[in-house]
Amino acid sequence: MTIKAIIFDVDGTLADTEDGHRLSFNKAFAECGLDWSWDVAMYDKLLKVTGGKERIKYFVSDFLKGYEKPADFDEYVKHLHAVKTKHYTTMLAAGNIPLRPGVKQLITEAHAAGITLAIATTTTPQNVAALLEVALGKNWEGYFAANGCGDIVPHKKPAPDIYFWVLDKMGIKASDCIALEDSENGLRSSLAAGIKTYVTINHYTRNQDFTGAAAVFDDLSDLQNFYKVSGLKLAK
Ligand code: XBP
Ligand code: MG
Repeated sequence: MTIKAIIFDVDGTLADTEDGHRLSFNKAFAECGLDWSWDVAMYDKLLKVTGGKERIKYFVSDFLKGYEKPADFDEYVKHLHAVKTKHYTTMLAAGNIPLRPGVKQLITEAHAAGITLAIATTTTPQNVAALLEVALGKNWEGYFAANGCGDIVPHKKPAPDIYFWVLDKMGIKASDCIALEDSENGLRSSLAAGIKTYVTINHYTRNQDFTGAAAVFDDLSDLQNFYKVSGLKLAK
């Protein structure tokens, strides 16, 4: 297999972002006068559902007893999520969440070697831009042939929609790509799209089921080992 493209998940893979998301959700709840506050243990449960808006609805339906939903609940959740995204992008713009070990080197070396790069994430385009402008500079988009984010597909991970969207945009067959993910939901999504997938775990996902992954790593700090295991050839 000659690897023609690498598709990157964002949250938990490019950067360890989920506690930044969690704190931003809590800031939004406080700003909107809600006494909701998600600690790590609760957030670990809520991460079962991808997508911030979907996660808020899951919290309300499955963990909040006796909550009286406002009439326009969907609009209210969209507002809460917009406030959260404002807090989260402010946190990212301050440079508070760096890329994980080896990620920037992999992106720059693979791009320089002519490997096509893409993003397939459940989070919003604003969040991707805020993270990568800091990490890769204002021309970060130049590294990626496709940037598949959030609501552009009807079904979020673990559905394969976002990976199918990225494959179509790149015009590259799934069998010529590899994906990098951090979570069971993400792995199920990329595998369902027929993409060989490598996992780098984090403190939220380390005990999840990675059956089907080509390999599981703590992180990409030993990039040469990743190149060896994945068979990624970067010779120009
Ligand atoms: C992870 C997610 C996202 C984030 C929160 O995305 O499921 O929902 O947790 O971000 P991925 P939003 O691992 O696919 O990058 O609030 O913007 O959804
Ligand atoms: Mg992820």
